[in-house]
Amino acid sequence: MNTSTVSLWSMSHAPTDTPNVAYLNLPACSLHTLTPDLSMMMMMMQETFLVALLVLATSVHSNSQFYLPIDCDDIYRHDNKSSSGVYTIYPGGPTAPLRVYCDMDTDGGGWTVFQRRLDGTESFFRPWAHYKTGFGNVAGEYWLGLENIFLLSARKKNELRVDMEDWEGGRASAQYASFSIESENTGYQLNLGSFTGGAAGDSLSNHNSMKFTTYDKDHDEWDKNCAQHFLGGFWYKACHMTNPTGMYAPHGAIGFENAQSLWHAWKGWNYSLKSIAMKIRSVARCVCTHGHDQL
Ligand SMILES: [Ca+2]
Repeated sequence: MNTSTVSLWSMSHAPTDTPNVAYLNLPACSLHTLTPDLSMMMMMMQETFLVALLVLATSVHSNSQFYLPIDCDDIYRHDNKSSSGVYTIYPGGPTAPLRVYCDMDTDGGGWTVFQRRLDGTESFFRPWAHYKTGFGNVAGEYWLGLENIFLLSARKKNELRVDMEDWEGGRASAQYASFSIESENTGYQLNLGSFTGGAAGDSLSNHNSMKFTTYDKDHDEWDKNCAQHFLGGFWYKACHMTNPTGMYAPHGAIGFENAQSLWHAWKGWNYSLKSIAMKIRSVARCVCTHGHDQL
């Protein structure tokens, strides 16, 4: 593949110990004071050293072990045979590895999952500090962390996809043209593009421009606290059309309407979804050179 199409820390932020052959040219003026044989030997050694360093520098840039992807889209572009699973990405730079689940199967792959409910093993009724840094198990249920989502938002322009399942084997999705969030100073405010399709319908546009709310930090438009009342953490308004971080339970097991993990446009207020995952992908795919999913 053409690595020039991929954003790589290894290229734009090369490690400081990356060999730089320009620093190793010995000053020619120092050679004329030596004897001819010694001078020749020094020149040969210098040339040999430079060739070795050039080979090393080339291998550093071509060796995959130095490839540091920003997101799952980078991983997929690097190898479009990659399967869905847990990978390490570097949205915060080379010194901040981040484990994440990558969806490499849905709609062309390359999706970085930042929220995932599967089986109810993880509690999502958590304070601001947990939603800020992230929690859960990236191989199962987890929240990637608002700070990490903010970093991903800052690095690339992304689209959003929400995939969900009911308890009867049904599946549906909702897609949005763009997705980003602001920094913590502005409450990780949600910036959502237009709804572009999906059988689940649109239950998220109503949350656009909202700040994030948890039970211990109220940024919503209700006179009470939506997170406290609906048992999650989200970009609540007054309060929600979807509650993907709400209580997890088999459908019908909870009598408390609206507090479940739900998507109103698909199943209404009182249906607890079997699974729901929110995922983002770079929209700058038109620069691909190997022909998949050009937009
Ligand atoms: Ca409130």
